[in-house]
Amino acid sequence: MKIKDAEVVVCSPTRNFVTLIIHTDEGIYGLGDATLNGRELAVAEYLKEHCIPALIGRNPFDTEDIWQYFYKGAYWKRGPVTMTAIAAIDVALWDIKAKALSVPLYQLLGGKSRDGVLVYCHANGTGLSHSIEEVHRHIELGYKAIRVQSGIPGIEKTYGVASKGKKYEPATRGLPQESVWSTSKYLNFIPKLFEAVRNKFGFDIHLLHDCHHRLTPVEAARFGKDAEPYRLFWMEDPGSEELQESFRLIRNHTTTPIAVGEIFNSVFDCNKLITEQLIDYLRMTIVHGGGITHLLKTAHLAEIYNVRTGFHGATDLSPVTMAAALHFDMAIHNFGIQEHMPHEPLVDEIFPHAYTYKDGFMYPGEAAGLGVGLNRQLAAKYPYQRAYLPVNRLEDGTVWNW
Ligand code: KDG
Ligand code: MG
Repeated sequence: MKIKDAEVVVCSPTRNFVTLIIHTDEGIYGLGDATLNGRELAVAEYLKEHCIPALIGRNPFDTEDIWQYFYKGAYWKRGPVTMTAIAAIDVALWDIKAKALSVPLYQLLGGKSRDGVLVYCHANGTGLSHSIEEVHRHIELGYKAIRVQSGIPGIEKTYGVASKGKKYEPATRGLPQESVWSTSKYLNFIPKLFEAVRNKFGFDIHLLHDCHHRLTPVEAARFGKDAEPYRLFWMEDPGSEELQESFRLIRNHTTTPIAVGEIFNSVFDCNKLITEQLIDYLRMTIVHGGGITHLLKTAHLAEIYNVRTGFHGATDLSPVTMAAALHFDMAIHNFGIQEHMPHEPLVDEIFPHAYTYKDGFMYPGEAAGLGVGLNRQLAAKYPYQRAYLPVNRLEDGTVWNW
């Protein structure tokens, strides 16, 4: 079998998605997600100009060699644009391989290690009582693990919170919106939120929280300590991740489990975090982490050091990534939990898929390959629109992590 052609489809059904389609001379095709929120066209052009011409004629079964060819062969290793492009190629090739062998992808990654994939959903409230309503609504939907975010008194807009009645979507069309952040207001409020949620719903449900990169190491340590009575499943991205050593300070002060890595794109972003056991869950996922080939190696390293996976699964990761993640989650031993932020019905219509949700668990389905399609006619009705993630500033105007 040979790669005959490949094309990139960019569409914007409520938000932008970049999809790579690799065609083979035997009529089998594979899909890869190449969406990098707010930088979509950079990856699309990287694929079109630099990768696709060099893919033609290769054997799609050579996933390892093709991965190394685009990684080492580019000379300019790593970086989110390159690694997202490599991930899209890699996932499309694994899709082809599994389709050609007529098996669901998880069979090639180790088979079934569990019956279903535990997922967590988002309960986002504009304030304490609305967050409690949202937790209740998601318990009714069967979720066993719920991430709780809330509007903070005295802060106009914060990560994860939509205006009442709207669904949360981080990127907005046009130029970046700016928001103002106060760590002290946040740290004063969040323990009260979790106290109220535990008082209302008890300790049988898993609760998670995303600090979204905003705390310094010592603030994160304090957050973790304050949260200990509420037994969080994890605190996510407590601080900025560039300096891996900084997690030692957090780790030394709290037993609240730590999840990091949705913006990582290589094992070299987390090698110390893993080998020095500074984290509990790794969030680096397939679309931004170099695809299945690289994540398999990273997850196997993590397994040795008792670090489990907790893959990113926000709506900017297309159903192609969701499917790939679910096959992966099903197969590896050190799976922890999977994020589930359901896509809009229009997105599911453009990417029809075999994966399903039931009672707090997801299942990749038994279709050959990833089990995801692309309705190109419908996608074509929703052309690309420029969109950005917000930019955050402290109350004195200093640019801060969003
Ligand atoms: O593109 C950015 C989003 O994917 C991110 O803000 C979502 O932090 C996120 C999460 O945990 O889902
Ligand atoms: Mg996050």
